Amino acid sequence: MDTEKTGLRTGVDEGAGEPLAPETPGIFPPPPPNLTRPMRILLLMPDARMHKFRLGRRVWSLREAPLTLTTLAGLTAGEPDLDYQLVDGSVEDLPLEAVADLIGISVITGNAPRAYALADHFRMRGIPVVLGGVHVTLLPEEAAAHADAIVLGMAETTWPQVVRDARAGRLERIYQAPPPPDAVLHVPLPRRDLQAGRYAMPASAQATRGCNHRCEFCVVPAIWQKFYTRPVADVVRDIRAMPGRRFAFNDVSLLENREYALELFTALIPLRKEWGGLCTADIGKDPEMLELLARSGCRYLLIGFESLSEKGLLSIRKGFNHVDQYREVVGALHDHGISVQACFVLGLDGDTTAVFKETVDWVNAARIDIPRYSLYTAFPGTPLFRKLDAQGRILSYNWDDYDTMHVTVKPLLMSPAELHEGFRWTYRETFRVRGILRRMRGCSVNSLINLVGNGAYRLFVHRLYHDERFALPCRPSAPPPPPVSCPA
Ligand code: B12
Ligand code: SF4
Repeated sequence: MDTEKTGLRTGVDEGAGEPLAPETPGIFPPPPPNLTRPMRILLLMPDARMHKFRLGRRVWSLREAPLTLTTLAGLTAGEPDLDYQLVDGSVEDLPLEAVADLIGISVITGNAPRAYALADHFRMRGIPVVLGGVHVTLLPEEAAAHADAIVLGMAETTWPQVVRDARAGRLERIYQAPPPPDAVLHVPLPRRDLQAGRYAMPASAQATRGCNHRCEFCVVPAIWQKFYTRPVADVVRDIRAMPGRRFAFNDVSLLENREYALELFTALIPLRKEWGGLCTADIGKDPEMLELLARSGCRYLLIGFESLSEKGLLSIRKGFNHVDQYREVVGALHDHGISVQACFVLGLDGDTTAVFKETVDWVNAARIDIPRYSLYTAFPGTPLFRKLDAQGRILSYNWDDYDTMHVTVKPLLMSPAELHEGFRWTYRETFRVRGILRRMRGCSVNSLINLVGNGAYRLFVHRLYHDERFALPCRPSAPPPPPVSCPA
């Protein structure tokens, strides 16, 4: 670690004040008043493991760079004397011996146990820890038991306040800003200069947050009430500042507001960059938008087809998808030079063991460029989780299993073991070399993107069969006891 650059160093630090008992919530000695150095903030993301690829000492994430930590650091651009270090455990080693004045950890469900262990570790060492992110917003009481402060929802206005309060030694227990009233998001430039590590797609951007749809299995409607957009000029400024020609939008559903999307994609044309993103299958019905997407540099789109059964779609409140139109959507995107990453959820209530072969056959016949499968998952803190829990269908309360690759919901028409085996089989069959070549044959769109994407999933298949984490459908566990400390 370059301590000169980061201001963080390992070992005991005289400037951090007396170590504090972790159970002393909220009151910390401020950094010494005679502090001649900047306040040191360490922002962490625990290792998401499944997308991590290691070759010797080198580690890659086979996904896009998250914007979470760089955005948080960007939010305090107006604050003096802050020295940030950002560490994404998916691409770097976590600095367990680091010394800082404040640590912020971002938590999603699949990495919550590791995030809590990290938080406990640093609090034991007397460093105040703030937790935030999707999982903290969904289960605040659980997270509060491992933190000095928690931040719920978006942190655009609260994070600068957290930093000021921590500097003054007066952290509150909970920070929660009301959602922006007008659905317009003002986010300063992310501090990409602090982003380290290797990502398959190092440049990512965000134009919107949230979604207008309410698919039952999705966490997005549970955490963001509306669809928020950033002013197009801000997004363009942000993308213009990125090095390189390629980037990914990590918005969950880019095309929710047609007028906004038209304005955004028109503004992208002069930048002459290539990009990928996520949207719904509705794109197939909009020839004007398709045309514009292609002109704006769109080269791949990830679409949640989810199921090849209309009944299955209705069961997850995704009736706006129409199976009989899927082939047309794929064809239209291919005609515009756009690769299709199609997502399917396996283990839905209507699925029998026939679903695996049916899906693989369809994916091959439709020439899906990069297929992707997830298991039906109800994320804790969502209405779906509460419903299935009441029905006794939650198999694992071990949040580590919530990576959509473990059987956490008891299937109705097959056993958990059949679903687990069928899921692995579906991945293996799809990403056999012969299957990949068959899907790519004669396909002129973006062969490089398709090759890299399919190669990454082939590695993942190997992991599904050889990593002991995936040997069982899930690790059955009892519901966690209620949290001891309630933040309310
Ligand atoms: C990039 C990304 C990833 C990255 C990194 C994720 C991470 N955060 O660690 C990778 C590729 C590793 C990943 C993996 C997965 N992901 Co993902 N991912 C995303 C994505 C597309 C973008 C995240 C991002 O950059 N957002 C932009 C930033 C600015 O927003 P933000 O992260 O929400 O942060 C804001 C607030 O939440 C808050 N905040 C967040 N963290 C913190 C921390 C502190 C200290 C504070 C104060 C505030 C704070 O402040 C920020 C500014 O307002 C999101 C969808 C989305 N657009 O958010 C899904 C999302 C986070 N992923 C999701 C899922 C389901 C997964 C996978 C299970 C999917 C899969 N099968 O691959 C795996 C999980 C693997 C695992 N074992 O945990 C879900 C999370 C659901 C949940 N309950 O946890 C999301 C919300 C997508 C969705 N539609 O459901 N993902
Ligand atoms: S369309 Fe996508 S982002 Fe929107 S609620 Fe459904 S699954 Fe979630």
